[in-house]
Amino acid sequence: MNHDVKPGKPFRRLLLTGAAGNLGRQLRGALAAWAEVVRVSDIAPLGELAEHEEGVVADLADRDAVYCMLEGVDAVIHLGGISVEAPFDALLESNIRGLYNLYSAAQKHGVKRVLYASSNHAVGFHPVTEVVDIDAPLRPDCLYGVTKCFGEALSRYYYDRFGLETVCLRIGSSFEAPKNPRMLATYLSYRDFIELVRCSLFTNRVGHAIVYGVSDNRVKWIDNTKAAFLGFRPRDSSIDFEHLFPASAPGADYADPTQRFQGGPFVLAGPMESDD
Ligand code: NAI
Ligand code: 15L
Repeated sequence: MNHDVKPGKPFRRLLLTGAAGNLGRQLRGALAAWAEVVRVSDIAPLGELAEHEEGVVADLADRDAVYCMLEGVDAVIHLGGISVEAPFDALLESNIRGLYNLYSAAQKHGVKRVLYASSNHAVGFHPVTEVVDIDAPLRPDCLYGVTKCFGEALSRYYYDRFGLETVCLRIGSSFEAPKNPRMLATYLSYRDFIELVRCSLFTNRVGHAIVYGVSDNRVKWIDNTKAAFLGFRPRDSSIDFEHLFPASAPGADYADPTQRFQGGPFVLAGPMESDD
């Protein structure tokens, strides 16, 4: 690894958590242009490291490891954690304790900004017939969604108390392609995801902001007007994938809760038997 300082990049060191995951793998290439060093971290193996990357394999629930991980970091892109419904104890460690460890360490090390991967599941119990903006009441649709509400509240607290900035990215469904009719409304292309991260990193002052991450889809449940200052303009659309689901429209059967609510199948996902 060669970590010599190369002049001209906007950041000295960025930290990317969840770097071995679906979105982390998409982002790693783009970050090379934005930071001299990218510290990539995950609990899972990180794969081959690029020239500009330094790897840290650690559990977010390990307070000492997370403290060390934040040293010398300008800004964090926090994608790490459990990304679906799971037993409460697992969510507690990765998404609650892990997030506290991250913010606590970030504040102590003087980190300026965190991009926090929140989720549409923080507000998934709004019906599909409603359009939500960033002021819509939190209506988590599962325990995983509750942990994302915790993250939004914790980051708000760290901004109000310590001035540590956060952009909460309420990501829709960011995959190669929509996997079901609902995702025609929630789809966020990888290209638009990277652009959302770019806007959130490079906008001058963000304070504590919330922005939805969806592409320019034909079916829309979200209104991003209040986050316009971030300058995020999606270029892609799920229109290109509508032919994959010809017979079904998202939310067609409102008697079915998984179609009535924006969270889709997540609304019936938890709690699990192991939580009893
Ligand atoms: P993913 O599940 O592929 O990646 C998450 C990564 O976090 C994994 O590599 C996993 O090993 C790591 N991780 C889990 N627990 C950990 C722990 N205790 N310590 C350290 N690392 C841990 O998920 P994906 O799709 O990449 O999503 C990234 C983030 O964006 C997640 O926080 C997810 O909740 C959020 N998000 C993703 C959406 C999507 O459509 N891809 C939609 C909404 C939110
Ligand atoms: C999420 O929050 C999950 O991380 C992702 O795996 C998708 O299921 C997405 O939401 C979705 O709502 O489709």
